[in-house]
This record gives sequence, C-alpha cells and structure tokens, in this order.
Amino acid sequence: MAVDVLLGLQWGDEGKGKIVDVLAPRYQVVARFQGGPNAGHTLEFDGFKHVLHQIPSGIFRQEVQNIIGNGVVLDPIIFKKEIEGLAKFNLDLRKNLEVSKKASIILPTHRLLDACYEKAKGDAKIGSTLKGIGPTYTDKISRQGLRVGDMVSADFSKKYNALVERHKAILDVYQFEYDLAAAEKEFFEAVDFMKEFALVDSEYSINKALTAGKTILAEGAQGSLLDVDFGSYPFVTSSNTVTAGACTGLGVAPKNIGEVYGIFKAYATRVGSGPFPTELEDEVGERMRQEGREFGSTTGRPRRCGWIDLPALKYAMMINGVTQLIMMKVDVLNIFEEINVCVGYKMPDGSVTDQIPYDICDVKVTPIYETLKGWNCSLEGMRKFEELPAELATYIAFLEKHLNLPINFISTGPDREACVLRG
Ligand code: 2SA
Ligand code: MG
Repeated sequence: MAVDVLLGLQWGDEGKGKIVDVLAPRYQVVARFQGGPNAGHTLEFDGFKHVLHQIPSGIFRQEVQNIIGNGVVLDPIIFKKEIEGLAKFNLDLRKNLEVSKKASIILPTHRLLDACYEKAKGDAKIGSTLKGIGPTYTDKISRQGLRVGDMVSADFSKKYNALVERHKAILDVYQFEYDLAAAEKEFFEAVDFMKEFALVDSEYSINKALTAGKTILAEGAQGSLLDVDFGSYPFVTSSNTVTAGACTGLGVAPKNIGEVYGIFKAYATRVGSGPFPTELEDEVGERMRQEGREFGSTTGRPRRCGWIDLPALKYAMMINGVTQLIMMKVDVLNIFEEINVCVGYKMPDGSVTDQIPYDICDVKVTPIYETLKGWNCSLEGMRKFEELPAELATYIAFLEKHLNLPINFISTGPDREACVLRG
C-alpha cells in the first residue's frame, strides 16, 4: 500500500477540495501535510457550500480517519471556530480527527508579525493571507516555535510568554501598534478546547495505517508554484507544497508515495503578489473572474486571472512526479470564442524558452500563445468524454500533447457529480 498525494499544480485554488471530496470514498485516511489557515478548500454537496481551512477534506465522511500532520501550522482559534462551524453536520469529530503533536502552533503574535512585515514591505509585499503562516514557520525553522504537544505540558504558559516577549520586541522595533488582550484570551480558550481532541504522534498513525493496508490520501494546500523552494521566491508561501512535502509533513518515506494527482484549472489564477506571465488585466480577465467566481475563499480577495500556462504546468509536473492529471473548471471557458494557451515565453533579449527563468520576479517575460477555437456551449449534464463538444476535445488533446500525460478527470461544474471520468 502507498500514500497517494493530491496537490495543486498552479498557484492554489485549483479545486482541490472538490476532488478530495470526490476521491474520499476511495480512502480510509485523509491527511493534511503543510500550510494552515491560509488554505481555503471549498466543498459543495447536497446544496451546501462549506469552506475548510485547517481540517482535512475527508471530515464529512465519518468513516474516514482525518489527520493534521506535523508539517501543518495550526491556529487554535481558527481550529475551534472550524469545529464549531461543523456542528450542524452532526459529525463526531473526536472520533475521526487526529492532530499531530509535532504540528506548529500559530500564536496571535504570529499574525501581528505577518501584518507588521507586510506593512514594512510596502509595495513589495507578498500579499500574504495575514494568518501568521510565514512567522510561524520562521519560528519552527529557527527552533523556537511552540508545537501542539506543548499544549499539555505544565510549563506551556511559560513557553508561550517567552516567545511572545521576543515577538513583542520585534513589533516594537517596527513601532507596530497592537492590542493583544482579546486575542490572547481567545487563544487560551481555544488551546483548552483543542486538548479534548486526539493529539497524537501522527507519524505512527499514518505508518500503522500503511502497514495495515489502509488507503491513504495526502491533501496538499496552496499550489506548487507557491512552494518555498520552487515557487517564484519571495512571492511564495512558507512551506513545501510539492509531493516531497508530504514525506516530511507526515513522516512518510519516499518509497511509500503512490499516485500523485496533479490538479489544474483550465485557465490560471493567482492571489497575492508575484509574477503571472499570462495574467489578463483587461475585460477578458474580468469576465473570467466573474464567470469562475474567482474570489479568495479565505480572504475574499479578487483573484488575478489569465490563460493557462504550459511551461509553468510542466515545471510543476516535473517537481511533483505527477502520475494523474485532473483538469478543473472547464465550464468557465464556455463563454469564450477563442482560447489562448501559453506554450513558451519570449525573454526581454528576444530569446524563447519553455523553462521558468530564475529571475522571473525581475524580468518581464512575454507569453507565446497558440489560439484554439472555443466551444461556446453549456457542458451541463455531460458525463462521458464522447459527449463533450469537439472544440473541447481538441483543447484537451492539445494540452495532453504538451504535458505528455492523459487528463483522466475533467470537472465541468462545482457540484460533486459534474465531472467526466476517463480510463
Ligand atoms: P501566506 O499567507 O504567507 O501563505 O501567503 C503567501 C502567498 O501564498 C498565497 N496563498 C494562497 N494562494 C491561493 N489560495 C490560498 N488560499 C486561499 C484560498 C486564499 C484566499 O483558497 O482562496 O482566500 O485569499 C492561498 N494561501 C496563501 C498568498 O496569496 C501569497 O501570495
Ligand atoms: Mg483555495
């Protein structure tokens, strides 16, 4: 048995929530391995729309064991709110949710630091979700962070105070104003609340599940092009969002990774700052945003929209070792007469490449497009590949030729049922 990994190949918001939910019946364990409340995984079913941030998307299926792994940064306040928000679904979450003792804790001062650093950067800001992600990973790597396992130790308050004092000293340097009292009260209430959950050594849980032959899905957050090593640094998130992150973020050996599901949208979006060669800052981009409802599910920010970028997609497939391709939100392109596909970049010196240049943040690359005919019709009710309009079949074949892998799953609408499965 192996751990299958599902992750986004673009800048996040590819529709991972929907796919995990569709795949969840095939899996007995669903685990998050990185990121934290910066994620927004939207699930739509039975007329409900629900956004998950830190809790794995397998939570709606009572028989699935859900794990928040050691690679995650967890905000107890948001955890409590998420759990309370799930009350209406009548799930017994103390039974099917486990949290790694080694997951890092986001403190209220981490969120303040996030805001403080962004403010200090001015126009060069990352466009962070302001959830404290960067500062919490910073403390983890600099070996001074707090972990979920610390919550139950007798000197938790002492450790908390020591770290908060360091944070306050930094905030003072930046002359950043804040009021911590309310958030601190909420934080300690949430910590007490969290202690009622299964706080475990999740690397043992997951490896026991592997040995027992259970099916396991690792659920990625954000996207590959936001990876701290391989994304457009510094405009990235602070974790490894790629397949390798599932190994370190869960304690799974590389040899135990199985299928890698790479999810991408039929076009591209990005929230936050950073290079986006195919971005459409015009009326076409605006139509895409409205049609695709492209607004951040965590922050509500309008997402930047543009055509699909094959050099970027091929790069993400290479780093992740993708074995299965899944294309989302094809229906959003129904409205366009013509569809552009970026197949390469023209560099400022006139040279052409299909690789992502190291200095992508500093030089302006011009996308080279091939234009395909749109299908201009609704895809509603289509469940078989043969039912899809000819122009869409051509679009799919064009992408497959460049990506050198079949696209096995095509999503044609937000609902669980709206999809075409091949093979
Ligand atoms: P952070 O907060 O430190 O991780 O931000 C760093 C960059 O990573 C981007 N980022 C995201 N991009 C897309 N989706 C994300 N999740 C939410 C969603 C975002 C939202 O699902 O819609 O609601 O705005 C996400 N999380 C982080 C972020 O924009 C920065 O560019
Ligand atoms: Mg999202």
